[in-house]
Amino acid sequence: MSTRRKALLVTVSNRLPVTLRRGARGPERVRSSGGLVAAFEPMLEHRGGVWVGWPGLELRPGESLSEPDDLYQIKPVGITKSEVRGYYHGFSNRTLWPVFHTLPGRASFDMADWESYERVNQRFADVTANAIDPGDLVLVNDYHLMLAPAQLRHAAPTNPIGFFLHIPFPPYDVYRVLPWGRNLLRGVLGADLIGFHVSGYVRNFVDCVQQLLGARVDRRSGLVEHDGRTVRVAAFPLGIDFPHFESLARSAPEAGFSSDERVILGVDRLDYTKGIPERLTAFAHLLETHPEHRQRITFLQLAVPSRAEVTEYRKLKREIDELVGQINGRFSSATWTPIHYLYRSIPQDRLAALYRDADVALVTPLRDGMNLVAKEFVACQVDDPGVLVLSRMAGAAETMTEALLVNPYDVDDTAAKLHRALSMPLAERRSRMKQLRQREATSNVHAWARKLIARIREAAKDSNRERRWNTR
Ligand code: ADQ
Repeated sequence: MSTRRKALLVTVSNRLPVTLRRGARGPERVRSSGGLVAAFEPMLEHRGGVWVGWPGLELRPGESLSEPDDLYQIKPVGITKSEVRGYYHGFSNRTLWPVFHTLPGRASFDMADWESYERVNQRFADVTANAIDPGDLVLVNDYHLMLAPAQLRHAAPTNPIGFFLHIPFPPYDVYRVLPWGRNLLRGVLGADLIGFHVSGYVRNFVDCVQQLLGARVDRRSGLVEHDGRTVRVAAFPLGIDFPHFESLARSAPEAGFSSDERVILGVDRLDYTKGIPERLTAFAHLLETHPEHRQRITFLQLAVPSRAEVTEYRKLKREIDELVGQINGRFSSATWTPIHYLYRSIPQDRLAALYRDADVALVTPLRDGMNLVAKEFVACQVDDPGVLVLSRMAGAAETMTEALLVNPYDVDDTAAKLHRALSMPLAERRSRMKQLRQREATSNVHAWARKLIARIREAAKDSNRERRWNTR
């Protein structure tokens, strides 16, 4: 008698939760952190499963990423150096990233990059198809892999397949500049369920499939009919591992700020969507319009190096270096430097201490799918509560309504809100922070993953019932 194994959870993302690094002592596995790992690793470890992704380097013959005591399988997808240029730096980061963040002027459109993207997506689909049995649930993540759901659907007609987009989905008028926009929509529509961070992105997506594919849509129920199948579309706002950040903040040593210093904190990947130059300018405007803050406040900006292979990012780094120099040159005194700027990644316990001890978190992206920094700050506010100043253009602003919300392009508004944050009475700070913390503690990443997976399974059941009906 054959025994069928339990259905597996299969996560597919551009990067694996481990990266391969070749040091002096040979190949080494380096663990990555981040939202996706926090969401899926506990589940994969508990019930078994598979993670499909790129290890960051080409594996040589005989090299493996797996180790004997792994609790789930790791399936690496090989990508050549030229595909890293075309699929990853090119189409994903120079075409899709700016267009989806509603900054199409920064995008480039290159047929060779598109072909590379198609080819690499097919490889992700093939590796996934080889790793699954009927009944296994697959979740494909993010803009790097928008074609993979339909490519996988050919090989896996009945498997539950979900797709989750971690960045914004732009309005139709912006999306339609993409020469391959229809292909990408058909690609994600291979899934049973498509998830976005917030309802605005769902609306934009539904508009695009209606306008560009002529698909029948039901906006109220979040349904799209395409190619004889019904696909569910919904918002699943991503949360963080709240208990993890909270406990780091409770045990981390002091950040080391002096007792008479008030600190405004910015934490980002160095990316033009994060609005760092605009934020620095707003801070300078605050010092200009409210000189009483001079000598008393420090703006600490941390920026993790990111995508330094892309020219746009190198230009941005220079721009920020110069702006920090100009503002410090203008306002510093012999005993005070207004901006402290660190261009590196720091360990999470140190980050938790900075979040906990800062007076204000200044999170002002020009556009952001969700923004986890805002949520991590809130989770770490375990002592005297600080204030979150948050861009309306971040997905997080849809739910974190007790923050001081700003338009990041409006330097006067941001400076005024910063002043308000620095002057806010304790009772108001407590009440705002309490509500922000309660929401993030409940809507955490574990709740998000459970809900998303349950909905993918339900959607697949409905689609399979419908398919059987149609083929009678
Ligand atoms: P990102 O654009 O990377 O994510 P974000 O959600 O803010 O943006 O996450 C950044 C992460 O990097 C945070 O977990 C933060 O702690 C960490 N980090 C930043 N600076 C750091 C530093 N100097 N040292 C150490 N760690 C640092 C994309 C989308 C977002 C979406 C997420 C998840 O662009 O909109 O919220 O995916 O879906």
